[in-house]
Amino acid sequence: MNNRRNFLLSTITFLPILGSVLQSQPTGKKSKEKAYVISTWDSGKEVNEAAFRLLDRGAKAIDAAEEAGIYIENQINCCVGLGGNPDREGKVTLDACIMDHKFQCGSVSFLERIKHPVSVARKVMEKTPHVMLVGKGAQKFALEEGFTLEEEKLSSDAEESYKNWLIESKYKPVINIENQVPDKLPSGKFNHDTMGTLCLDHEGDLAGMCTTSGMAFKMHGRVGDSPIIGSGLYVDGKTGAATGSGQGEEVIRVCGTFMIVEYLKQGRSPEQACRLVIKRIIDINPDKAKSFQVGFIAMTKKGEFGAYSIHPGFSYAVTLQNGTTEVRESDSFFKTS
Ligand code: SD4
Repeated sequence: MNNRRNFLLSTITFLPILGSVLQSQPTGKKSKEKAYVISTWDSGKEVNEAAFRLLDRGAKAIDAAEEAGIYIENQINCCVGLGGNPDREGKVTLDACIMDHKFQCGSVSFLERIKHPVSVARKVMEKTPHVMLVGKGAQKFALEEGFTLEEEKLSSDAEESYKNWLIESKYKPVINIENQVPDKLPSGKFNHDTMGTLCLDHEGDLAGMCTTSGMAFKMHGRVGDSPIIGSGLYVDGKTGAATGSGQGEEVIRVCGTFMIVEYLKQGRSPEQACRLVIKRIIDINPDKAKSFQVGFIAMTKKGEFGAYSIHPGFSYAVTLQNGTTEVRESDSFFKTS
């Protein structure tokens, strides 16, 4: 099984309606489109393509998910990995996790000077009896596993953003309401500092990963939702998976991705499941929700997918089962920001 044709043919056995309807469906309607890879944000397009290159050659979903993380962590002027924005003390601290279809998972957080947190998370999953390592302990483990201690240096984008932030040094952690622009980087890119990816392989197995430098200019030591299994990422191999991006504290409060998968288990579509959890977040404090963004993506074991966000502007990339990759914008609770 080492070419796209074989991959597509092999899926017919576990995805009987493959190849049937691939046209776009109006938002909110139950879609018959199926995907192999889905990632957060526009930058997810290249990430999906990197993951799909592996899946297409017959790789396991967990390998494709790790590849997705590695790909984005390699982009140095990007908001993920060591090129991401620092905390208020000027330190870049990274969070990542990975999970397969058998509930195996690994996670690192508050990790400094290591280029590929997603791969360290995978090592935690495979080589330790634990799920999560943080800070110096995570770094020590990474070095023992052969990872290199990188130079402590901000990327040019991050350096400029940090200098701008230092002028006022206001601690106002509001992120990712794309239409409200303040989170644009000097390079013109948005402050989209989390990549979440879900992959479905030729065996019909799901896996996912989530990697981030976290909220820009956060308190030193702050950990968001992204490395927390059940918040930033959850995979239930029998049902589906979810990941997301946005204000981590609000996602943690509702165990966001775990809850989405619970809704999938109850028969909700991926978009409905994402919407129900977004609604939970908004219901906690509807006024406060006007000033922060959360967006989720979800995929079932059959490849059905969907997304939903609080505000407009949350995009995601999907690699359909015909091998094409598209960027789409999710529907949102508020229609204007
Ligand atoms: C966090 N959820 O650290 C992350 C931030 C994020 O796009 O997703 N930004 O809270």
